[in-house]
Amino acid sequence: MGTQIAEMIVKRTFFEAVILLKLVLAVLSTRLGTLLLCGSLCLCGDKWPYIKKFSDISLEKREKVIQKWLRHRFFTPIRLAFVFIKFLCLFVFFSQVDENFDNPAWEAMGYQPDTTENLSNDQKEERPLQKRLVETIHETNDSTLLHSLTQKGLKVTKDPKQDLYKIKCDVVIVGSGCGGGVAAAVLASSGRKVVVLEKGNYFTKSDYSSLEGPSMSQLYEQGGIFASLDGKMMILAGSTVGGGSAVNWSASIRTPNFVLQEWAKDCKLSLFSSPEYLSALDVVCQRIGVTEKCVQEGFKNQVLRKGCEKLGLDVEPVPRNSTEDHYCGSCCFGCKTGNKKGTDSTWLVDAVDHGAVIITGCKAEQLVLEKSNAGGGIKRRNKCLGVIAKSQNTNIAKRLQIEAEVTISACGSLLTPPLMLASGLKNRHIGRNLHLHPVLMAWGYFPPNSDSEPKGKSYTGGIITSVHKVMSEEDFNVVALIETPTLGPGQFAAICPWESRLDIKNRLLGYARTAHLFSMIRDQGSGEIRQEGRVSYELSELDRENMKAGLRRALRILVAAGAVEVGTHQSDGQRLKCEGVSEEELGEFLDSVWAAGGPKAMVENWNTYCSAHQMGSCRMGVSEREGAVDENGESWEAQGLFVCDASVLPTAVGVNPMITIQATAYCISKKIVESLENREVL
Ligand SMILES: Cc1cc2nc3c(=O)[nH]c(=O)nc-3n(C[C@H](O)[C@H](O)[C@H](O)COP(=O)(O)OP(=O)(O)OC[C@H]3O[C@@H](n4cnc5c(N)ncnc54)[C@H](O)[C@@H]3O)c2cc1C
Ligand SMILES: *[C@@H]1O[C@H](CO)[C@@H](O)[C@H](O)[C@H]1NC(C)=O
Ligand SMILES: *[C@@H]1O[C@H](CO)[C@@H](O)[C@H](O)[C@H]1NC(C)=O
Ligand SMILES: *[C@@H]1O[C@H](CO)[C@@H](O)[C@H](O)[C@H]1NC(C)=O
Ligand SMILES: CC(=O)N[C@H]1CO[C@H](CO)[C@@H](O)[C@@H]1O
Repeated sequence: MGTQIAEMIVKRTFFEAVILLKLVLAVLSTRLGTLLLCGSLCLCGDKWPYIKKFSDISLEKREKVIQKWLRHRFFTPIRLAFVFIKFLCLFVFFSQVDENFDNPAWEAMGYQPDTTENLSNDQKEERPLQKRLVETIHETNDSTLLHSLTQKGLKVTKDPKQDLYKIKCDVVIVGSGCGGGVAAAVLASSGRKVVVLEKGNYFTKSDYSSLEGPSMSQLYEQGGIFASLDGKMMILAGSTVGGGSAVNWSASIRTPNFVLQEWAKDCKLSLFSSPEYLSALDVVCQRIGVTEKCVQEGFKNQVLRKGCEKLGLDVEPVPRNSTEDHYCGSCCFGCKTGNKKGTDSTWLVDAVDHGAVIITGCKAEQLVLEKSNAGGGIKRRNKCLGVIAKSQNTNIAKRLQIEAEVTISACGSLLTPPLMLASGLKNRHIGRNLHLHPVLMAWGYFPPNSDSEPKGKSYTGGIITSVHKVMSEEDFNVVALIETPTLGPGQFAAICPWESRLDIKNRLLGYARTAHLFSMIRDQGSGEIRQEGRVSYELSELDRENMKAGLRRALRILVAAGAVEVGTHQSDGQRLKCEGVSEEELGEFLDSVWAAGGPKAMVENWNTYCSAHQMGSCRMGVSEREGAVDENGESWEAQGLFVCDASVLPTAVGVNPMITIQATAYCISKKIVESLENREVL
């Protein structure tokens, strides 16, 4: 386990974190350093110099030392290091599995992963993308890759001087997530030769393990261990064929009308008030089969519903793309039933049926740009000729150069900006305006054998089937959304506040009957991503107020639903026993709940935020001064380069964004089809 953690630290985090950890561990490995950081608690040796280094101190005293670090702001860098190590250790320990796909702690936690479903019927169903798929990870060498590429119908030429394979096509799309999948389908159906590059690998329903440990590292960006530079925000994003849509929680909500109006009026982007956009919403919802009906709600959503009903608050059903009776809670680790309609089982299938080729395990490194001397229309400084990509498979030495008339970046908001900047584009909006839809969680514990409803377990049932909107009392604007997350045992353990050994054990024992609700806000504050993996981000004052209101409401709902204990993820383990508690005491508790920042904030207590929705980092604007791409999604700096993912959205959407992303991608790619046709007519 130690090596696994060390590997994660080195591979998946930024160098500052590695340096900090090294430093703290180095200091603690000496007696003098230990004295410095632990004070009198290390004075326990029985012979001179009466000081022990950290690893020689008794467990009890080490626990006390850590508690002291956590309480004092003086120890901020050390507590940052501790929180980081604690996060990784608990995540790895509680998500790892042995040869039998079991974990020694799961039984006590009441957790049973969903591994039985593959016993069922259609065992060896065909992989829907197989006929046009080149999985570079399975190739043995350059010549087998060449063979596969040609076999799937691509024209490949060798460029011996530059160590390249050149591939010609009409459209190359980088990324196969929500945006890329839609673009691939639309362009391929229009008769264009499309190549999709995806750095993740391809998994179908029978490949998915539904196990948290392996799934997180196979399907998520940075293996699911992705924090902002200041450690305040944990970021989740998909990285596999299907991108975020293969792991998303199925909530399929249309772009709210007031958001569309704002984008059309304030940002002057008429696209969002056009009939084309509205019909794109219909097309998208239809293709992925969105349904509002849910036959049986799981435990967490029952908690949300019951709490709201008791308080006289509105709860709305959340449309999903899965069938009405879809009841599996591990869709976030890839849906084993194949029931959830991510792009990998919808749009990408359409694309492949129309001849598109998908190359997986292959990462675009750079766009190929050329100074432009083209006249006519809007003049752009460069022309984009395609991309250069490299297989993640180390047995393959040759790079691929895909040459195309149209190049589409659909890498998502965290990776489109680094690709554009690495290629030399300079627009100041690239990498800025990154919105994250930050989330804070509240939890409520419901004892297992009480007769009290709701029944069920925290990790089963549809993930998001109900939502409550917290409205402002003044102007009836939505302040926050309350929804339910799904947390595997590893994620659960990792984000629980650590107070003591005994306390964390008790929390974990309650895993199966602990309901989490989260408060999600439409953030006005924003952040930056210019290099891969390096996100900085700041909430605005209003964001904090809204978050606080959402979090308080979530706690109230949990109490009303009958939780015996509720709490937040504040670092001091803030919580309240609910039995016999008066309205006054509850009010007092809620008043103490606020939305402090992460461990680096100079305060005694902090909260760790999460984000699964990244948007806006390459925004659309009516001019080069207002955005990185124009209303057609085309870069202001490079002709033939389009962005087709969440990064073009001008602001945060305020609701789960995938439908908005797909509808926007649909409109952008329809326009590309038109412009390609017009060009031919001329
Ligand atoms: C756990 C989770 C749950 C979610 N639940 C919901 C939900 O219930 N409802 C909802 O509306 N939204 C949900 N979302 C959000 C939604 O999935 C994302 O907002 C959406 O997928 C973003 O779409 P995108 O096209 O911008 O990028 P993505 O879908 O992230 O696709 C980007 C793809 O590009 C690939 N890529 C990146 N760089 C390169 C490169 N250089 N070369 C090759 N390939 C590259 C990546 O591997 C990735 O597969 C969830 C997200 C997560 C992580
Ligand atoms: C599920 O499928 C995998 C691989 O297809 C197989 O190894 C495993 O034994 C199956 N699980 C069960 C419970 O049969
Ligand atoms: C590449 O791998 C194939 C299959 O393993 C093998 O037959 C072939 O000789 C290899 N070619 C080179 C150039 O190594
Ligand atoms: C997320 O999953 C739902 C269904 O599970 C699907 O309808 C939707 O298309 C997915 N999101 C995206 C952006 O693909
Ligand atoms: C309303 C709707 O289109 N529902 C669809 C959801 O997806 C399933 C397949 O998983 C379809 O059978 C439903 O028709």
